[in-house]
Amino acid sequence: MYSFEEIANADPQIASAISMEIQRQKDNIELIASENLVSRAVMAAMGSPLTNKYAEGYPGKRYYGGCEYVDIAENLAIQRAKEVFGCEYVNVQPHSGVQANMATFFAVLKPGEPIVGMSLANGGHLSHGSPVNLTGKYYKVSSYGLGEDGRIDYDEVEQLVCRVRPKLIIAGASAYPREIDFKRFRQIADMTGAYLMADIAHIAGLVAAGQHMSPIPYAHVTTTTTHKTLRGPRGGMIMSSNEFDQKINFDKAIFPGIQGGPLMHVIAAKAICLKEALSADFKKYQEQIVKNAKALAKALIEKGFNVVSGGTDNHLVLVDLRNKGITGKDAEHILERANITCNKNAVPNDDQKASVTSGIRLGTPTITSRGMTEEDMYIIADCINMMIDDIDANENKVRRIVSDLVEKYPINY
Ligand code: DSN
Repeated sequence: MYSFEEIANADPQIASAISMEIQRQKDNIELIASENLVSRAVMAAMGSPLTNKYAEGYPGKRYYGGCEYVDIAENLAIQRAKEVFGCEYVNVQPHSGVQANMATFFAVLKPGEPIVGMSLANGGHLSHGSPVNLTGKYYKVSSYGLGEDGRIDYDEVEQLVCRVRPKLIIAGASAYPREIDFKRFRQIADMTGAYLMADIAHIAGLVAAGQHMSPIPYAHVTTTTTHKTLRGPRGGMIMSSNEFDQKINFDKAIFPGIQGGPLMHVIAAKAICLKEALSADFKKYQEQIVKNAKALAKALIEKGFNVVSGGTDNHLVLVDLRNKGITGKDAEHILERANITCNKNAVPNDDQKASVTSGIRLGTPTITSRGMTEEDMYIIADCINMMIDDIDANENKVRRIVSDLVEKYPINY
């Protein structure tokens, strides 16, 4: 809608930063599991004049005049989210996944009430009760980890829930490579009358395309981001049944509970991404994300890497580097030198602090959006292996391989 030249004319310093970031995205093999590349239509909606509009409230019930057109955008986003995920109630206003979680906690819990979530060190998320997060300070948190096999030990979760009798159980993760059994979580919740919240921020695209069990039939409430596997704008959503929403009132929890004016340009972009998520191409794309992650895990295992849980069911691979004698922090820096971007990540029973860690998390959503397939995963695994094995001997060679690969799959900004 507006050209890059306009930014360059108005603010050359910002134009330069944007330009360099565009080049970085083009030149890098992006393996950060929570990132993706949005469509041009999603990008355009985010840069549209809808950003100028205040629309506190909800469609048809706003606190400002002139909302008739942004109401169309929000209603479309809501209708499409219902269709994509098969749910009855949706709130598309959360500015982020954390805001969606905060609003849910605010609606369901009183300060000090007990919750159970996966620990950050084992793949959970900050907003699931980490001691350094508001959720860890305002609620009484008990955390579950992983079993010896790197998978959620549902019996352990059951015992924990029966012992602490939480008001809310959180099923969801940021660095967990296996399918989450939402049905089992609901059975556990029902044993003590707890509410179940599923956070599908990472796997929303997979759920939308039937590549992961949907939590909608099981969870009382489901939160998500829209910008990870779902490939939409940065933002969040809350989903529930009408019956549970009538009891809890999620709309009120978002506004006026924890947010003011909704980001209408982002909500329009959410509507577009949800329309894209209804297409046959999107289903194929999500299938390919999983195929690529499985191929990447297999190739890394063949090269002697210790892949947590022995593989993956979703879009990410968690690598424990302790047998390679390198920390996650150093591996992240070494790979960056060859334009391979990933993030250091704690692995089960990690003895390193969070700013160092013993592992890396690798995700396939972005490289799959570029068009890469299984055979490219073997090339990437080879590059990772060469860099970690002997950077001095291999850096130039790997840089050339990466450069050829990104040229083969260009990003058309
Ligand atoms: N920062 C996100 C991630 O990388 O998983 C979670 O919010």
